[in-house]
Amino acid sequence: MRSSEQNIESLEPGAVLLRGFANGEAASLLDEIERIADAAPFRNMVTPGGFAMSVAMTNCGAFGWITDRKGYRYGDIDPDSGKTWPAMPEAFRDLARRAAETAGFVGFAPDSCLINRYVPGAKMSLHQDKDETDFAAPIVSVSLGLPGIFLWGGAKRSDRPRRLRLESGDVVVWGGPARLRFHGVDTVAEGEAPCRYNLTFRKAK
Ligand code: MD3
Ligand code: FE
Repeated sequence: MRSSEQNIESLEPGAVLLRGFANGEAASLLDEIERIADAAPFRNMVTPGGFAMSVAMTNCGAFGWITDRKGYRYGDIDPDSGKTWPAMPEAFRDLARRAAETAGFVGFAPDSCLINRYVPGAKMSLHQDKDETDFAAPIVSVSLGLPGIFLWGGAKRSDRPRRLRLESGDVVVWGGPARLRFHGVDTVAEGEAPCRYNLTFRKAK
């Protein structure tokens, strides 16, 4: 597909899959991730229940998502360094804004980018993203590296999730009626890259 064309797939009202949207910038995104992780290293955070997550995380932007024994929340300070999170690179902000606009959400201005790293064997259980203050803003998700099987459920945890294979360069925009869907990521398998990364752009506050 030429870059002037775009493969826009509607998953359900409010949820749009942009296959390969970030392919042309994947290498530079990976460079930026490395730079961010030099300042704010990936770490396996602990859930309020006391379990270390198999997904390693870091953040950039004004606010970062964190979890510890005290709960889930957004904060402007990296608890591991005591410093603010690294700034969100302009290329990240611009990619998120362009993807949201392509999906029909004009003017998306994320203040938070959670970077998830899945080594083979890592997974994320079904959950909702509800630590943000404004559910009117969409969430933009960028997949890089190893493929992953995204689990995409309904309004209730017990709704059986659909399975969607996301590859490096794929971008999904979740907003509107899809914003509070239960979702997760199945165990990542070994493959041709060392890990899977997911950039999750949100308006946290
Ligand atoms: C669908 N991360 O960090 S992002 C998370 O691939 C998270 O790392 C996944 O879920 C990952 O919270 C998926 C995509 C995503 C984010 C929010 C959603 C999908 C969503 C909200 C509603 C429905
Ligand atoms: Fe999530």
